[in-house]
Amino acid sequence: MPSPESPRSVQPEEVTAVEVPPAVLELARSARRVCVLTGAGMSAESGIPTFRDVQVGLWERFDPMELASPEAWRHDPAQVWAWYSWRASLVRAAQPNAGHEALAAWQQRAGVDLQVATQNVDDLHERGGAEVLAHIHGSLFALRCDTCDRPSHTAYRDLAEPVAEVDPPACEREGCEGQVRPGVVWFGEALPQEEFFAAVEAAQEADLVLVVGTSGLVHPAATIPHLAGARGVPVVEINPRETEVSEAADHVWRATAAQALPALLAQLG
Ligand code: BV8
Ligand code: ZN
Repeated sequence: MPSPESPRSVQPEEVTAVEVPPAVLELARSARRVCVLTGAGMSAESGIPTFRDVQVGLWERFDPMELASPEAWRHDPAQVWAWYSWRASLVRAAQPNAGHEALAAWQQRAGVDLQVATQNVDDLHERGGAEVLAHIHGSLFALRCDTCDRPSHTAYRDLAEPVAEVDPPACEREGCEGQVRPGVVWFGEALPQEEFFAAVEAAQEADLVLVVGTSGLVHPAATIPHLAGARGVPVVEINPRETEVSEAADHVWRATAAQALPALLAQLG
């Protein structure tokens, strides 16, 4: 089997107009409980680079896997805070795409219980109108103290372009020497147990699991489609490229999120 191509953002013009695969349409029509697992590819058509896209400009020479780690935070918190401030500025300036909106519309359909579990730390599902069951890698805008864990009501500085260093705010708690960090799960950190197990349970109890825009490289999130498949739940992958989860999928639909999901919703009638 050819190795999955490197995950990067794919824009609609790169993919021919989509036709809904009949087997996927049939599963979607009969499913009462749907679990949608999304990765960075879900936000690609909103202009948010995926985690392994070549970083642009100033961040080009940095590996996100290095920056998204407690070691990087310990080593240079101002650099890591600048990177998240830049990413938060991109997310704030972005709009939910037609894929986010299609999932929200599907969630509103009578008789369907659709749960979204996302690896993404952006708020585009919510801004697209969907309820999110679980942010299994945390949320960009959930700021907290790196020492006393207290949620912080400070905010990222809005950046018009990337800057190399931005000092993180100090913890607001009297006497705490901590600094405010992004409420995301860094590599080497444990996932929020409640969110992770809620996502696993939703996938295992579903009549249909859609895996949208994830390369399936990050664990333990990547095990969720396998756990669903092991329970006999049909798994459909929506991704323009082959990935580490393609093998676990009963059907692969080589299309982008913002093309496939609206097309599917339109066919549900
Ligand atoms: C943990 C938050 C233990 C931060 C993120 C060796 C083997 C296996 C595992 C490991 C290993 N060594 C270390 C590990 C564990 C490690 C891991 O999995 N490493 C891998 C990468 C080797 N995992 C961890 O460290 C996790 N924690 O294991 O803890 C533990 C237990 C107890 C106590 C203490 C510790 C924590 C992992 C969480 C890391 N945080 N995000 C931040 O965002 O800054 S992960 C990050 O990567 C994002 O959340 C993102 O969702 C995820 C995946 O990144 P991307 O590649 O960008 O996105 P994606 O994978 O979704 O790829 C893009 C896809 O979209 C592609 O397939 C592409 O084709 C597709 N696409 C592109 N355009 C479109 C599209 N699809 C649809 N439409 C389009 N238009
Ligand atoms: Zn504190």
